[in-house]
Amino acid sequence: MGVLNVTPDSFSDGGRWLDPDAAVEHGLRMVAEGADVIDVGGESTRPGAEPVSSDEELRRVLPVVEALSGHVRVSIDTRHAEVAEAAIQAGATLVNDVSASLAHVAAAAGAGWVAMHMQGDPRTMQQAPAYDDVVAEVRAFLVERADAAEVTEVWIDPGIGFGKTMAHNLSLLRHLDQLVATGYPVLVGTSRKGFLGKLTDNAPADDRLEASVATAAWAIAQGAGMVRAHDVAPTVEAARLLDR
Ligand code: HH2
Repeated sequence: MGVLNVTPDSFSDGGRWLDPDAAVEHGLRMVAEGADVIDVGGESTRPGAEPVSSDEELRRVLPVVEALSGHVRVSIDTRHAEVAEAAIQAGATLVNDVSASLAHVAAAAGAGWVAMHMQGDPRTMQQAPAYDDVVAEVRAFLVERADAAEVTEVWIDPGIGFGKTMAHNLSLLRHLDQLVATGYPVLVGTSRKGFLGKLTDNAPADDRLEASVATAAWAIAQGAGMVRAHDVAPTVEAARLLDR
């Protein structure tokens, strides 16, 4: 899954793809590099991000979804029902839902659904994340949401970095097999995230390629069915190597 943020403020590619033509061109480049899905988002959910109105989100994403959906499977990365609905009308077939609350929208439209775990909301989620047993709690939450969804295609995602400390992120990755064992296909997004910076001498977001690919490869080796990546070519190369 290639990441396409049509936002001014995403943590690693904010502002780069705000122009729809530039966004579509970048999406097609990721398809040429081997992405099977392009994940179009119009609202940053980085820690501390301010919410965006649905009107503004729609203005950003719709032309891009429309243009790309003739070429590749498009997912819509949103927390808002009206944005998911309009994006599906425009050609998206997967709702990438960091709020894990839009199953009804995907069900009504016959689209697939990704349920991601998040503790709190983006504005405050990194202030004091706390769990008794992060792996068990994330797993229980995702299974409950997935079981309740009347959607034929459901993915679960531990939500790396969404209300999680470094130790929580590492535990979830270490025990990813426990999510895989639920039988639901697992999506994992580590690409360029802050915890990788901390693990690599404070490398900035655009200098976390090796860490991003290494953690994607780890996730695939543990049984993840999809990884969400900004740097598609090296991630696909790593995935193909693992297949061999
Ligand atoms: N991470 C981000 C956004 N959407 N969706 C899923 N399913 N899983 C993730 O881990 C995930 C996600 C955050 O990354 P990014 O889109 O690069 O940044 P921003 O939220 O600043 O736009």
